[in-house]
Amino acid sequence: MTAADVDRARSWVHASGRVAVLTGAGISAESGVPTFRDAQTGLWAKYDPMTLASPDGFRRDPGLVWRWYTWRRERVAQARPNAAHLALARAEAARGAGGVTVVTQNVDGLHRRAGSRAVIELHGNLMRTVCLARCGTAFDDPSALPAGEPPKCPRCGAWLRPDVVWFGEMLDPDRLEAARAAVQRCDVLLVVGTSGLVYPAAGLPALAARSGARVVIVNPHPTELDGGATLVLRGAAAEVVPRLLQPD
Ligand code: BV8
Ligand code: ZN
Repeated sequence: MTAADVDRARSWVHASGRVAVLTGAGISAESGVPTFRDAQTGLWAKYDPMTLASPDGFRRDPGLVWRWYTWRRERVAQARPNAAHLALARAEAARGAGGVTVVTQNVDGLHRRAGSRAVIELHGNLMRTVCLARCGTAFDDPSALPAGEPPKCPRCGAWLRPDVVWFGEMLDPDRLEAARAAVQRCDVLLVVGTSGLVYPAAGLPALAARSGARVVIVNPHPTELDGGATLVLRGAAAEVVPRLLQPD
C-alpha cells in the first residue's frame, strides 16, 4: 500500500456524496474483539465457531452455546471502539443524513457505541437476547441474564437465545434489503476487515461494483473479495480508515 494509493482512495471518498462501508470482524480486532476465525482461544479452542453459532449447535447443547456467548459478551463489554469506528462516526456526523451508511457483519455493537447511527447490523447484536420461539420477548440488557444456562422465556417457556443470525438461518429480509439498497446507491464502498467468506453479506461488494461504485478494500491480508475491488489497501483498519475519511 503506497501513500499515493491512500490519497487516491481518499479523493474518491471526498468526491462522493454517498459512502457505504461493509465491515467484518477485522475492524474490531484492534479493539481486542477476536475475529471470527481466531475467536477460538483458551477453553473455546476445541470448538468450531460454525457449529456453536448454529441452531443445531444450540439445540445439541444450549448451555455450551450460551456460555460461549456469555464469554463473548464479556469480551465485547470490555472492548472500546477504535480509531476506525470513531472516524466512521465522525464522517457520518460531518456529512449528514445518507452521507455514510455502515453495513456490518459484526454483532459487537461497536459502531453504535462509537456514535454511528446509520448502521445495518446484518447479523444482529449479541448484547440483545430474544425468545427462540420468536414470541416477541426481547431483552437489551444482558447483565440481568444468568451466565451458565440459557433462561426460559417468561412469556412462552421456550429457551432464550442471543439475537444474532446463526449459520443456516435467514437474515432479516428488511435489513438485507436495506444493505443492498445502500451499496447500490453509493459512489464508494469501503470493505473493511472481512474475509469475504460468509454469504449473503460477501455478495454485497460485487453488487456495489455492478451498480457503478468504486470498491476499496482495507485489510492487512488477501481476501476472497480482492479480485473484484477497484483498489486494495493492504493495511489495518485503525490506521487506514481515519486517513481515508480525514477532512481536507
Ligand atoms: C443464509 C453471527 C439462507 C453469529 C455470523 C450462499 C448463499 C447464501 C448462504 C450460503 C451460501 N453458501 C453458504 C451459505 C451458508 C452460510 C455461509 O455463508 N457459509 C460460509 C462460511 C460458506 N451463510 C449462512 O448461513 C447465512 N444464512 O444465507 O440463509 C441460507 C440458509 C441455509 C442454506 C443456504 C442459504 C447466515 C450467515 C450469518 C452467520 N452469522 N455471525 C455470531 O457471530 O455468533 S457470521 C460471522 O462471520 C460473524 O458475523 C463475522 O463477522 C462473519 C464473517 O466473518 P468476517 O467478519 O469476515 O471475519 P473473519 O474472521 O472471517 O475475517 C476477519 C478479517 O479481518 C480477515 O480478512 C482479516 O485479515 C481481517 N483483519 C484482521 N485484523 C484486521 C483486519 N482487517 C482490518 N484491520 C485489522 N486490524
Ligand atoms: Zn417466548
